[in-house]
Amino acid sequence: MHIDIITVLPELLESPLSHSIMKRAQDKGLLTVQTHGLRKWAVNEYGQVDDYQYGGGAGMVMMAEPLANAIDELSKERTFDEVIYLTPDGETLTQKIANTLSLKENLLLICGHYKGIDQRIREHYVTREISIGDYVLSGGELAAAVLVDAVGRLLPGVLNDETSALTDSFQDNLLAPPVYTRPAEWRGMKVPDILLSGHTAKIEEWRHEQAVQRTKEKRPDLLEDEAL
Ligand code: 6GU
Repeated sequence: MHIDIITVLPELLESPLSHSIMKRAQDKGLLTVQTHGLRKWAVNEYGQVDDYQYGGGAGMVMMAEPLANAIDELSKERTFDEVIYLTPDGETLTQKIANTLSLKENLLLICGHYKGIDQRIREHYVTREISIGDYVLSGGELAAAVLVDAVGRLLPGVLNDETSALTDSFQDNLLAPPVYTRPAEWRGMKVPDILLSGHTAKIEEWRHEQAVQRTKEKRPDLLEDEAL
């Protein structure tokens, strides 16, 4: 998979995408991520990419022309399956959306800043609008990093244990069960016997029960959602 990201702050995306699983995905050639500083397509020598909003009101708006030129130029190199605008008024990112996006070949992400981007870009170029939750961030960059991580780790071969993405929380609308590591007794607290029993089928059954119980307690809403 290849992901292009248009942003006014490419530096903000460097570190989150350069470690751990995202690093492994890129080192293995399973994922390539390219950030593009929008100022390369600025309308003047001052690097201008935003302007005052029509109708008045505080806050700048990202201009259509630099964004359109950036998208057009990148579209010559790749055919994008989705052009995604990260915005708090988009649909809320779920595991289901991450699963769907992980099947695509080329994604273009647009990070908004200030009051957002000119509406005409949303109507003319953007195919999908995604938020990462009901709170406001200073810009779309951290949201883009979250999206790339959620999608990138699902690409075949990225995770060590092939089954491990399937047992994540949310993959079957259930939270993950409790996990333990050594020692078997720590400060008087014991690991449940079943996990030490070596009885694989019973352990799986216990984990499923725990996942259901945990979901009922913490996120009953998930049990009412349609399956992923
Ligand atoms: Cl995608 N962008 C911004 N600026 N804030 C957010 C968001 C995105 N998702 C949640 N809050």
